[in-house]
Amino acid sequence: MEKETCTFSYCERPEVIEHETDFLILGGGMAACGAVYEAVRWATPKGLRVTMVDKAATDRSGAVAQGLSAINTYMGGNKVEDYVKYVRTDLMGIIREDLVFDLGRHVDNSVHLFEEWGLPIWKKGDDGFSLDGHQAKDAGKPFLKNIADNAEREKLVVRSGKWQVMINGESYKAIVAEAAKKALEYNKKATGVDQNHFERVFIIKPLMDANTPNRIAGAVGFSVRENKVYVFKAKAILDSMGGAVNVFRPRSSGEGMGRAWFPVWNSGSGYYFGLQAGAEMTLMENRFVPMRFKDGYGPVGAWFLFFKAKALNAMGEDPAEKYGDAVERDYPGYGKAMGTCLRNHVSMISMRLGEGPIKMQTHTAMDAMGKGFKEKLGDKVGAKKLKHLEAEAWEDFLDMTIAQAGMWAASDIEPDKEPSELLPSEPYLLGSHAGCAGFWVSGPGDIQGAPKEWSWGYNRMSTVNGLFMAGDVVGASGHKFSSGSHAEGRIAGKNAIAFILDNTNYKPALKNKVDELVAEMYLPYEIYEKYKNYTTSGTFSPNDPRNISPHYIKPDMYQKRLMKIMDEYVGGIATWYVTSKTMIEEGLKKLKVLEEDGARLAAANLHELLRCWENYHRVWAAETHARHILFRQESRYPGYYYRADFPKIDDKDWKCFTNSRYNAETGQWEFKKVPYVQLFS
Ligand code: SFD
Repeated sequence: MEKETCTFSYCERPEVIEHETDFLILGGGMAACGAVYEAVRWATPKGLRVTMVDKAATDRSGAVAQGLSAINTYMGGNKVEDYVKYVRTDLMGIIREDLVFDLGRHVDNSVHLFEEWGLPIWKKGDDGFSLDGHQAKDAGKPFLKNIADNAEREKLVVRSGKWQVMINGESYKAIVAEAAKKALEYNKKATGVDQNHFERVFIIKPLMDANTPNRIAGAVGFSVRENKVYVFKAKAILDSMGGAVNVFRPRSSGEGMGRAWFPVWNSGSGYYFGLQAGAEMTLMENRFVPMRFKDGYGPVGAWFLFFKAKALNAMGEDPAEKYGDAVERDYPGYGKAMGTCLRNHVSMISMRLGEGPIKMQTHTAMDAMGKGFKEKLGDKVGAKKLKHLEAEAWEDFLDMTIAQAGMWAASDIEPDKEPSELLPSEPYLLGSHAGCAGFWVSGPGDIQGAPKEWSWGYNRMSTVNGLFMAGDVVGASGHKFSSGSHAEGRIAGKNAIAFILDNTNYKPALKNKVDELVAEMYLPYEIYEKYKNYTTSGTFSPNDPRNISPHYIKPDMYQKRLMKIMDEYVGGIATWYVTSKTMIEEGLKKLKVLEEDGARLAAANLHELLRCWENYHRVWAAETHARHILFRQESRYPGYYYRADFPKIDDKDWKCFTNSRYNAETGQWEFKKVPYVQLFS
């Protein structure tokens, strides 16, 4: 089919707004809010302008939108070196230890700020039992920042695991966003700009500098509420637009379709943005397959770690105990302390052998805790404590995955009476949770033993000058979670301001022509308006996503095609996460055709235009993931994915980073191995 261009003959031309700033922060999630908070402190006294652009409303945008019930990264009395070792074990031996250490030494300060800003953090009461954040406040427990040393802080926080602290976190994101918005307001007044916080503006692509090679100069996007396009120019840019969800077909179907574990609105924009700018990526073969409560994707962390519940198969056996030896036999050196992917792997072995379903034994865990309470506190107080605990179990869902509470209620499940089913979900691409897919960034430069070439001057800058990264998009340093993403945003924000101050003569000049960008952005609109009356379907209204037309494809169908390809060829749930060279090559052929058909995506309204562009971004994230799995000739992450043609872990040849770069000018991909260096033993 001939490629169409948008001449605005059928759809209305949008208003174009140009906005020049010094530091441009893309995204409004945890990393972005951290970056704003920190950057404003350094930028404002120098008269530098800071701008944030979020596709959604920052109060509830990103992965923490629904809230969380634990902060997963808090050092407290733990050693930062031990954090590095834990992350290394979980991510199968290959991480950038300089980045992880750097994060560990800074993260607690972000947690202390959250508490100061109003986040209720659980504390231990005088009787040794846990107090909710507000109870702790009433009981006169001090803020963590007011405690002199880490050992004392450690005594006070309520740990669900070694690194996690419990919170009452329904409003977590709103609290963190408020601090960022206040900082922006302060910078706005000090620098005299009209606006520096853009919400509901979807960034579509990077803009490179016209005069300096490998230098970012701006970004372009459109309003998802008004007929407006925004062209941003900046001296440094932070990409913090999160990970990629709905790249693979989800387990949810029919009326549950759209439900996913990570937020469906994180659609791979962060990956697309950096790779189109030419930034080097690392470990993009990695993914995260969360084992979660079936259908509602409810969190399991608190159940495993705080309530000490066990997940057992239908025979009443713990798959980790039963198949632990098999893991050590098949993957020598990795079976003793199993990372998240291997814990998935043992459950998968059990399920494939017909021993499913796997169920979380919520009832026996609560029973055991109740007995403990009664023994220590007597029947009456013990029963009261148990009731409170039961409320916590529900709150764990209500704080961050409300749909799971709905699932339990709708399925008549009483967690104190019966167990609940778990299932490994579809894969997600991210670099802040138990995954490490993302960009190759410069390190802090002061960690002993780190190769010189890992630090090219500005901490968290990508291989593109002026383009910084934080949160999910940073590769090889997972397990940052919410607090770590915020802290990493702060690190990147501070360094971006240093970069701007060191390059004061730089003036951004855009390589692209604005008219062409606007036409490209609105093409799906033009296509829809031009062809909407040619539809072959009389069943659905013209706006219905199921509409069939010989001239266009609607974003809903396009997304389903992508998810089906990835599911069947690149190791999704359809194949129990198994793929191979030949399957990926076949999948890549189909992705190519899908990408070509992307030129025929059609949008009936601004919301669908957003959906179209989310799909463009997802397809590129998907292709990068597939190409990386193809490049790495081993199964590094059993339980996340398996290469059937290379089923083993091959430390001799593949205990290394796998880095790639896409050249947008030539359309070529380059791949290379980068040696892994262990810094902490
Ligand atoms: O239960 C564009 N996370 C957990 N972290 C914890 O500390 N504790 C937990 O309990 C954790 N768990 C958990 C977690 C997340 C979710 C969804 C669940 C459970 C159900 C992880 C953290 O939330 C995560 O690590 C951080 O939020 C990552 O931060 P960051 O900044 O990298 O991503 P973001 O917060 O999702 O923000 C992304 C932003 O980008 C915007 N955006 N803006 C403009 N244009 C575009 N094209 C854009 N595309 C995206 C988004 O709107 C958003 O503002 S548990 O599993 O362990």
